[in-house]
Amino acid sequence: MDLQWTAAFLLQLLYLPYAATVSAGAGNRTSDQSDVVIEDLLETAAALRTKSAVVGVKGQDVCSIPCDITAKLLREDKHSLCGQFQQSLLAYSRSTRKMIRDVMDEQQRAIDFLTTQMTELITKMQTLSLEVQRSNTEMYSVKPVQSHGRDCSDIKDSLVSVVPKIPSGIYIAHPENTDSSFEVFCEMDYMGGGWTVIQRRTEGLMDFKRPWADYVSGFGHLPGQHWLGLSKVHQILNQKETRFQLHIALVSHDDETAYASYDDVHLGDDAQFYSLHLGRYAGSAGDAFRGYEQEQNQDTAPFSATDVDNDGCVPFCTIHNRTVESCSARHNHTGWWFNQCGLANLNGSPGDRGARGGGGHAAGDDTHILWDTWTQNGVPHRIRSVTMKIRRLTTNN
Ligand SMILES: [Ca+2]
Repeated sequence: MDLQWTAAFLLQLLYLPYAATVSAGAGNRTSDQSDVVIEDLLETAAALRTKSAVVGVKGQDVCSIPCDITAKLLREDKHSLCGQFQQSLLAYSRSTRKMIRDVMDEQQRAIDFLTTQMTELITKMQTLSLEVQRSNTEMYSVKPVQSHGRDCSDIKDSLVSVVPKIPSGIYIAHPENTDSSFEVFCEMDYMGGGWTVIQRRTEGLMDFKRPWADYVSGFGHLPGQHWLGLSKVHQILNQKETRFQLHIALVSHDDETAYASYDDVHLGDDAQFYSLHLGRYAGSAGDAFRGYEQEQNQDTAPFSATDVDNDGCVPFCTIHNRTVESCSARHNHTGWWFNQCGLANLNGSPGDRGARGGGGHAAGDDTHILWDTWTQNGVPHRIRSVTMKIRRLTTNN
């Protein structure tokens, strides 16, 4: 309604001068007649607007009144609508552009974030890769594979004239009169060098609960915790015209050190279950291999493991008022030259704590690496780590 009245008002303003002219031309028309004409004009304009909305602007044929005015009004109306429409389009376009820009900005930020993450990951991977490379290089740098010899003493003797300082590390041993060659760790800077390491361990770092076959062939990692293997040790010790010294180095939990040395050592063959044969003892740790009493003596004892029982407890022993059928089982399924168990077991594993039991060992009961002749105030030291190594003795010694 408001729109109609506004249109009528505008029409009146525009039409009155024209109506006056027409009225003057007609001569006898009254003001009432003029009102009727205006009303007619309004109706015609409304009809025209409706029609033009339906069929377009080609409505000149229905103009019974001044068509140029009607057309002008319609044009202005159209222009106004077009202007509004254009404004709306512009506003819409602007808001759409802004929305797209916002979305793109957000995606760019996400891409930037992911790129940063990826760069960080790549850097970390490169660092790790370098670390691995470095540790490999370090490992292989102590592995001059070209250096062969019958054992570490032989390798040392052959290198000493050509290498100013022979590094400790992994070498290839090829014992005399054998077809086999294998890697060994040689200590070249300990007490004159030339030591073949046959056992090295730190309590709790590696599981020594192994069956017979593992103790025969060896296990572990040569630069770290390992047991070289009874068959390899036998091959090295069994070479003709050689004598070997056995050296056992002990470190306690209090960082105290002690050693036990045997000036002659050899092993029986596999048919003798690699029985241990020891020469004269020297050292600061006591001769735990022989112990204090004959029944504890492990010298000449065959090797036992959890699945091969040569421990001298047949069918059982009584140790500290406890009945023991298997020393290996008692010592947490480790392998050793047990004789009614005895005072030494350098392969003892965590878990012995409960198994040792009995009286008389109160302070030593949590010791897993055993060398019970190394004592302080009558109580065995708690041993943290141990190394067993062998070296040639000069034959004319
Ligand atoms: Ca037994």
